Amino acid sequence: MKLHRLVLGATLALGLVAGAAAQTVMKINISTAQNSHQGVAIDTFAKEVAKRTGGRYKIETFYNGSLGGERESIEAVQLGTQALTFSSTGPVPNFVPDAQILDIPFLFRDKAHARAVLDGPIGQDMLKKFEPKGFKALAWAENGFRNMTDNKRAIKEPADVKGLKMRTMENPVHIAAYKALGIITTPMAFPEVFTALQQGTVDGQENPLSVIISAKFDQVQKYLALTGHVYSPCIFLMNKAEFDKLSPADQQAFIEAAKEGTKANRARVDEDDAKGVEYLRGKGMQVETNVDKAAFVKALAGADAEFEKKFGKANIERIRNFK
Ligand code: EAX
Repeated sequence: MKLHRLVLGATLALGLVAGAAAQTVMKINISTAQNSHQGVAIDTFAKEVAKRTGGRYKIETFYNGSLGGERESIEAVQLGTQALTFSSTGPVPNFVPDAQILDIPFLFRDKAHARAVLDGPIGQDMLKKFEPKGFKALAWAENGFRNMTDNKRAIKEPADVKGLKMRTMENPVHIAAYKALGIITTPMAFPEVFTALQQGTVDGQENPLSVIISAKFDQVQKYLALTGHVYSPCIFLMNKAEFDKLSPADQQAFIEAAKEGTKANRARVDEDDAKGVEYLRGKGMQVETNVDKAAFVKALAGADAEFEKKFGKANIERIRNFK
């Protein structure tokens, strides 16, 4: 009996060791909370990778910028010190300049348009542009359409944002556009934004409802305006060498898992967009739903001319007119 137990114990221990050796652990992270559109994206991805590889790959998930902000995380993935990250395109232009065409304000009519472009040939070709920079871009996902919040005044038209000090992402296209509107731009990594708003270092910031809600910006911002001024894509990024090490079947499993993550992510953004205004009003925010978007588009004409020069009018039109 005792011997039997011993043998059983030893077998179990060996089994555990063998199991551990056969499992590769990889990290993925986000700057927002687990209970968010980004949280469901990476949680779903992790679950699907485990399922599709029979548990041979375990994805460890980290939230709230605990492994660093988006730029730092993309850098870590490029260097290979971290296998994976899920990020907005905020800091992406520093790594893949071509991708910044997607960050142009009022480029997409609505989420359906943006999703169709990203899932179609334009978006899929763009994913390939990450490869020479050391990344395998697994799939596009999203933050949604960005809206402005602040503590100074209600925003309804471009004149209202003139002179507002706003945190922006570290993104040259965004910065150029907001400067053209007369905003005093303060680029900053996302994990610092809550405190900056709380301490009044900046008057406001802009983000989709999904981010505003999950980051609890309602606690530190009075006004919300549904400016919807720019679509904010997100992306699943993996270190290219790590991806190349996978068998072809496992590579496919990672890509499919990311696509499942995107489905869950988009569904959550839709849900947040549907319930967000009522929720944030309930939290005490004063919400302007009737923003003069046409006036914002007009105010950005100068910036648009610059973008056309930089990215090519035909390339921008191809996205605008995509059906
Ligand atoms: O990805 O930096 C930002 O404002 C992003 O939208 C946020 O980190 C979510």
